[in-house]
Amino acid sequence: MPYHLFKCSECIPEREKHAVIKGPGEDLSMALPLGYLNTIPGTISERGCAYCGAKHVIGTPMKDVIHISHGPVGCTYDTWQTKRYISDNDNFQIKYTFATDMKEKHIVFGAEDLLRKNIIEAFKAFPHIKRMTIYQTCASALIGDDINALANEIMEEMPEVDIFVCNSPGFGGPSQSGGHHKINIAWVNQKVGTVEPEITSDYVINYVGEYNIQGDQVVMGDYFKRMGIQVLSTFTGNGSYDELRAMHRAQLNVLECARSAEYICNELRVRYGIPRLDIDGFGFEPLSGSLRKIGLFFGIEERAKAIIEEETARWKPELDWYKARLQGKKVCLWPGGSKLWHWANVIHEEMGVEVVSVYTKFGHQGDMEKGISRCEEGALAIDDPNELEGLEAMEMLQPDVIFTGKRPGEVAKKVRVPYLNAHAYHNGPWKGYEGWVRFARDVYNAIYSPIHQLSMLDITKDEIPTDQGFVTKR
Ligand code: CFM
Repeated sequence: MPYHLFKCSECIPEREKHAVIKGPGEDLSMALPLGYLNTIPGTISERGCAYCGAKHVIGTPMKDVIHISHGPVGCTYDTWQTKRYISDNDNFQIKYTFATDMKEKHIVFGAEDLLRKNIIEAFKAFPHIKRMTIYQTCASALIGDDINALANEIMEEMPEVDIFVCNSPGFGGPSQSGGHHKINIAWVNQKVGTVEPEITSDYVINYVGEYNIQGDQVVMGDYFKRMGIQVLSTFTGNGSYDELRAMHRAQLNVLECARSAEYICNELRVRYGIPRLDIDGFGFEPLSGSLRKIGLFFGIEERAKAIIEEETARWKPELDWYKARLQGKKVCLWPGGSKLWHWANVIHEEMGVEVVSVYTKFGHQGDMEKGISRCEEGALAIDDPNELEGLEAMEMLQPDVIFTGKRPGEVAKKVRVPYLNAHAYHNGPWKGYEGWVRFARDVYNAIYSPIHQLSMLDITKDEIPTDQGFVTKR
């Protein structure tokens, strides 16, 4: 598997080992792209930071909580404009954003008093909310504010409230992935085991690494409910703070995103002996296999089978309609982390598309190994790509559609490649049987909708779209 050096990165030779082309019959372990390393200066990486990974990915989907960033206000940028982890309590967690708004004087004289004032003010403003998470940022970490000590003081003064502190400053990891790890461990250290839940079923799970993007958790939760399984907690989409304190009482951790949440599963196994079962809610076959595995674990395979049969009969014809029309379409699968391997093979099998490139912004080499092994031969795999490399790859591969985030997505539109939002979805949820059909419909619309053709017109050139591409009128 030869490494691939982008033309635009010739001046940064270290980049060469971050991209490979999958050759026929490759031994994948011999030439994986480097991954999970510090960003190379000058590459204009699009990764998030360790604070972002902790707060914006894992912490904030918890719904019944005031989430405060202790730092400059800019750190709170990611809210409901960019995040779509909805909840059944009217989206409290994305609707309101809290920051202490540290300024230069706080850097010089300290910001603990400021934080204390903010905590009290926030609890007063929302008297029905009694739970809080506080996120350290680069600024408050560098000046050494002792957030833990302050949180303990406040909990003594206000016994009805409970506060979780997450010390994961932006610089604390090569990417958001470092922050995933830190908040997983902080939660299990500080909070798990501090609430005893009511057990209402013989089959009890935690649903872990699931963030309820556009309602994924609700779709999956419905299958568990129909199997008679009690979901003690969801870590963390649509999750409740106190339910997550009771994670230690589950019989099984059902793990969806292993990239972001395997750490807490592994700790719960070591500390409480709870086994970990990795599952996949994307795609008919992977999802059916996952429900079957959970059924087998509890000895209730028949219940899983009934759901699989009912849902497949209901939705498979629609999926196949899209598959027939998407056959052979070229796709770049460019998410942030684990979706490259959750999707790579199954979109080929079940939607008929060819995965001509995979990338990950912060995945580890294990994620890349799984992603590459599941994409098509000849595919280009890139670790921590930048905008210019993305453009060069699109020029080289001529994809019909790319699945990626907003920033690279907007760039793709400019070179007339339609994109789907792999992070927040277009018309999700995309998990579950129904969700997978929604995904296929979004792919179909991205490729065939006349709106996309029109939106790609360059009006400065007086163009019209034709079967041969865009041509200039006159
Ligand atoms: Fe896991 Fe996620 Fe993802 Fe992720 Fe993310 Fe995400 Fe993602 Mo955006 S937890 S690794 S850090 S599946 S926010 S819900 S879509 S990059 S591929």
